[in-house]
Amino acid sequence: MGSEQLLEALAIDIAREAGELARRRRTEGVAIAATKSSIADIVTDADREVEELIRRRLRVERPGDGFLGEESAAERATTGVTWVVDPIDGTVNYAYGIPAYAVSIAAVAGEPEPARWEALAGAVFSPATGETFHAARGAGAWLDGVRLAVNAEPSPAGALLATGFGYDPATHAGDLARVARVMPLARDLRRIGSASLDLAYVAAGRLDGYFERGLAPWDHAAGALLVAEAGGRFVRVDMDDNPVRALFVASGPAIFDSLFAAALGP
Ligand code: LIP
Repeated sequence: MGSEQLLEALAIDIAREAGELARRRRTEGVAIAATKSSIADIVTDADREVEELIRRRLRVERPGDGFLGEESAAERATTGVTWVVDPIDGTVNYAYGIPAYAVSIAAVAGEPEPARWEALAGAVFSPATGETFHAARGAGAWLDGVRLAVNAEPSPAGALLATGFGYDPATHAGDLARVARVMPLARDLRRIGSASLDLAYVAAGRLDGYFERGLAPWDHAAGALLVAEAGGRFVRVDMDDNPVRALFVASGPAIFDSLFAAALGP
């Protein structure tokens, strides 16, 4: 087993353990711990507890590796490998009891910045369905042992696409204008509420494509590798009007250029 596949096996094991904790806490009742960038951007006690479990496991199994997580302070690597972690991706779904949330764990090499890192391995675990999407660089993307491939061609009815909206209401008009530009390509649109699941579903051919602005590194680190290893394209573009809200587009090769052009706009 190569080093990337060892990282993949560890990501899978930790994501499943962390996901089981998240699922248990969900059944026990969810407490909102605080709000972050806006009143809509919530963090639950479980987000923090699950991230602490992941961090604890990594400290023991991979001392010296760096950490970049949604809910706690970053730590620089001395080994060249950094773990990029979203303990509960889809926190609003989780809080409302919508069973569409995931634990997303990726290992990257180099500077822990999306534009500069090299993704080595990743796992996206969906506690509600028990599904584990996973990939290692150069070794393909898998769902519980079944190899994944993006959709080669969308149906003649159009592409089944997904998107998302940020927590800042001031960005919604622009996001809705983007949806209006993209809809002529679509048979329908999904708003699943978890970028890591959106990307895993593109890799699995459950969606033809996905686009969104303003994702954080931990929202897409593992999902982007899944899409690439399943034969798809994933692009992150800095946007002039708001540098912190980059545009992310992912799909199979057949629709990528038209989806990207429509999402980017004039
Ligand atoms: C969520 C993303 C989703 C996006 C939400 C939020 P969180 O991440 O997965 O795609 O639309 O605004 O950013 O906050 O649940 O980790």
